[in-house]
Amino acid sequence: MTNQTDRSFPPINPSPEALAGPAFSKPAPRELAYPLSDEQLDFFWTNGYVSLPGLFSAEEAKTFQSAADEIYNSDRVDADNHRYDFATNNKDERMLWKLDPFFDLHDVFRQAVFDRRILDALASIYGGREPRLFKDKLICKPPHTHGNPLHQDYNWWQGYPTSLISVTVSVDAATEENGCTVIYPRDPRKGFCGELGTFKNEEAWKNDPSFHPDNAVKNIAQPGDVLLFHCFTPHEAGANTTAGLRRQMFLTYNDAADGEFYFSHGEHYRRYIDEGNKAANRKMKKYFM
Ligand SMILES: O=C(O)CCC(=O)C(=O)O
Repeated sequence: MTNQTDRSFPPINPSPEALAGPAFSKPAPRELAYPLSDEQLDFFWTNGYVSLPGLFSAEEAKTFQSAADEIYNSDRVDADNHRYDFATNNKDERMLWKLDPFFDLHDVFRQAVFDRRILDALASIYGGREPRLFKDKLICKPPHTHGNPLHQDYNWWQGYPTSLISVTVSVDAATEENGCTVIYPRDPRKGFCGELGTFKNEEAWKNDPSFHPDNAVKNIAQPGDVLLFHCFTPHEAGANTTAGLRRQMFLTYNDAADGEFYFSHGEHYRRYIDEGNKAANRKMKKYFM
């Protein structure tokens, strides 16, 4: 009879020899059809980002625009679903600002997320190993809505692997006026600039010359252009001061050798949103007491 109090799985403990055998496949370098060049890799490891203009053609970018239009205008957009994030514009209207996650909402995006041109560029950085999708969001940034203050993405991803790299795909043209992404070049090996376990980073940033405004690189981009940047690369984006949307995919991946975290991160993100909402409600209660 099984012992009802012991509900753990029996240990197997394979030997290192068994693990190296043909039955155990671990992420291994593969042949890449669209590798980054040595110059692009050197640039990435010096600056924490690399631009890949025209990775997607203008025609492909049009399919992204139509797919994003379809989702943006569909009945499924629901203020009670954590996937849809809203922001207030200059007329005090609530506008759909971000979809997080989004790639499962349309075939065009399902394909884009696993496009070999993206995966191979990342695999070049990961020593030839496959990337694993970690997170996907579509920032729509409608007219006269906010941007993002300066930050390192790892702030929100503490505890996850440091191989996280985001791939931005411009759906619309990105300009200074519509709030393009602004990167501060920095060697990603310099790491995280804050106190782990907190969001405190101002002290560390003051002492890091990379954060100087003179170093800012604006990602002025055409539809279909791509930019890769590491989770330790400081970046920000301005408000959209124009009459059109600035839509951009942000697809984040990690080295397959580190594991698979898509659903774990999804839960982490939902908890973070829930806690934020509860904190906001607590504030509201206090305000009306
Ligand atoms: O919208 C942008 O250009 C930047 C977004 C950003 O910084 C972020 O989502 O972490």
